[in-house]
Amino acid sequence: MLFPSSLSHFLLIPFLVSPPVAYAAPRADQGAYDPAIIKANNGAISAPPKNNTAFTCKALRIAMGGGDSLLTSDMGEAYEDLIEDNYSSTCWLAAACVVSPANTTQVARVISILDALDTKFSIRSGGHKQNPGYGSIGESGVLVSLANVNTLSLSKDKTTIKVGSGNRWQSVYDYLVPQGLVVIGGRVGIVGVGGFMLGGGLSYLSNQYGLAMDNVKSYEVVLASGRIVNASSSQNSDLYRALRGGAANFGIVTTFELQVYPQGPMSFEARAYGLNQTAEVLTALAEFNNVGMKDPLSSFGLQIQETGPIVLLQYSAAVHQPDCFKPFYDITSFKQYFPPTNGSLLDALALSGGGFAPVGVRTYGETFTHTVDAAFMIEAYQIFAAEITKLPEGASGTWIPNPISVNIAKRGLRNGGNVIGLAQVPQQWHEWFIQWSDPKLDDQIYSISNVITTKLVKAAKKRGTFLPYVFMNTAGTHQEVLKSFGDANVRTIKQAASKYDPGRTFQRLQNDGQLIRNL
Ligand SMILES: Cc1cc2nc3c(=O)[nH]c(=O)nc-3n(C[C@H](O)[C@H](O)[C@H](O)COP(=O)(O)OP(=O)(O)OC[C@H]3O[C@@H](n4cnc5c(N)ncnc54)[C@H](O)[C@@H]3O)c2cc1C
Ligand SMILES: *[C@@H]1O[C@H](CO)[C@@H](O)[C@H](O)[C@H]1NC(C)=O
Ligand SMILES: *[C@@H]1O[C@H](CO)[C@@H](O)[C@H](O)[C@H]1NC(C)=O
Ligand SMILES: *[C@@H]1O[C@H](CO)[C@@H](O)[C@H](O)[C@H]1NC(C)=O
Ligand SMILES: *[C@@H]1O[C@H](CO)[C@@H](O)[C@H](O)[C@H]1NC(C)=O
Ligand SMILES: *[C@@H]1O[C@H](CO)[C@@H](O)[C@H](O)[C@H]1NC(C)=O
Ligand SMILES: CC(=O)N[C@H]1CO[C@H](CO)[C@@H](O)[C@@H]1O
Repeated sequence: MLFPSSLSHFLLIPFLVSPPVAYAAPRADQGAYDPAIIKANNGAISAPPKNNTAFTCKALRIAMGGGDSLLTSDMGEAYEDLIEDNYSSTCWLAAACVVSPANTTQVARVISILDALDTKFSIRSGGHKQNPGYGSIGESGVLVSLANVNTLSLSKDKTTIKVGSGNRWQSVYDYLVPQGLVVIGGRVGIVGVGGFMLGGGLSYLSNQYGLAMDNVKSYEVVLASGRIVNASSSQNSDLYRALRGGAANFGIVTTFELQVYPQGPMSFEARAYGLNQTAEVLTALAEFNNVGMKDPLSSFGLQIQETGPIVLLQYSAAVHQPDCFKPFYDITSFKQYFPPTNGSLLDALALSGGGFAPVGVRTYGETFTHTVDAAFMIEAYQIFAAEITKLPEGASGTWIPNPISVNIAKRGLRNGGNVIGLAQVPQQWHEWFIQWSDPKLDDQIYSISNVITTKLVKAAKKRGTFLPYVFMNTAGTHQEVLKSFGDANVRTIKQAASKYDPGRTFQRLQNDGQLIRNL
């Protein structure tokens, strides 16, 4: 039986004109009357306990039909696996329960129950954001895992694909690349689709096609009321625009409809240099950033660890030593990290993916943006290198300069505009992170991190290279990402938030994230 018997009395109450059954199209006023809430409340229709995680978890279990869709800590390994299903162990917080809705309809029911019961929650797609409290929550709330919202549906004409936000990029590429197709997605396969897309998304194909978010045709979004809406250039276009940078302030995105592009063989190689060649490599990078990147097929990765820089040179066509990389070819002494290879994006990811540190290690990082200037890039690295010598035993630091071309900003404008306010100049989105394993070191690491970014920003301002933009995907917990987009964009985000989430559910109940409540 779907409804408790007492519901029949409830139906006599005049203000409820239709039975609350139609969850395919939930309405704003229905959450509180969800049959699962009534059942969890022993059939009583009034005064379900609010802000009571045990009760909320019970109602969610009933709503999800039991099974693995709702897990609590007394359920052992399956629960542990879900809690620990993320990249940095700083985010392994013990939630009151983890709910894993199977599809958009179930996500709608989950959010309307959480809203009706005033229960704190956190949303997780791939769990790769490293900031504690993002995509994770402690005993005081419910973790909504979108891992099962993992549809992959290619349009008949193969120009767009609908991707469920719980996918990881590896699954998306595994599906598309063998068909000679790509989307603008992650540079590492294990990263989740949802958080990556909402933060902007820097891809190996961004120099050609723009940021990942600038290649979204439409979003399917579950609002706090449980209503499911589409956002595209023709439907709810204000939400569509605000979602291009405005993060989790409006609703839960369940599906991203992405532009699909044909992609033939690419060429790539990686070279490793000694630590004492860092200045030379950064000088080459500045030249590549200003000149080489004018070739939209060029793409690049650089990571500097204790052993020195490793450079990934990637080109979106099979070409022997493309001119754009000349500044790197001119550095004569290097070790081949992997050899020049022609292959698919999957081949490139398989070769370069191993360069990243293992999952499950405590990780925290921050970011800052500046104009291209070789001398400043060397100075910035030296500041970082000096600070990480102060790290406690067992902690290590990694420095990642990301060259950004004017193409990337221009693509954003051409594809309909976003709210991140990028300057139309070649620039660097620097990211750096620290990894460690002892939880007792957390506070020390966070405070060293804060010092590093403060010093870097100060140095950039002194040199006149500072740009305000803060890249959400690599930003630390306290970095003011939304504010960095500028006042007009913040207004656009706030307007969309008050229109689509008038009850401020995503501000009141969401654990943490780049939320307008922090502005
Ligand atoms: C190894 C590694 C490599 C990376 N490489 C890149 C890269 O190449 N380019 C790049 O741009 N970034 C990169 N990142 C950063 C990455 O994009 C961000 O960490 C991103 O947030 C991860 O997405 P996720 O779905 O896994 O995150 P999650 O931790 O699941 O989510 C992050 C945040 O977004 C919110 N959120 C997630 N899904 C939704 C949703 N569906 N609806 C509403 N809100 C949601 C959550 O509340 C959470 O606060 C990398 C990170 C790692 C660890
Ligand atoms: C829930 O209760 C806690 C503890 O009493 C309180 O701090 C919190 O603000 C409440 N949350 C909501 C959304 O009412
Ligand atoms: C969503 O998932 C539930 C549980 O598996 C299923 O009963 C329901 O039919 C699904 N709905 C849609 C629209 O696919
Ligand atoms: C969103 O658009 C898709 C077509 O792209 C359609 O199948 C779906 O029903 C729409 N959903 C809503 C809620 O309008
Ligand atoms: C870097 O160090 C290596 C090995 O110690 C040395 O052979 C090389 O000359 C140095 N290069 C520079 C640019 O100082
Ligand atoms: C990749 O293909 C190009 C074009 O056919 C060719 O010139 C080049 O030698 C190939 N590279 C390798 C490593 O095979
Ligand atoms: C997605 C992911 O990285 N999950 C990992 C989280 O950590 C546990 C424990 O180390 C791993 O088993 C998962 O693979």
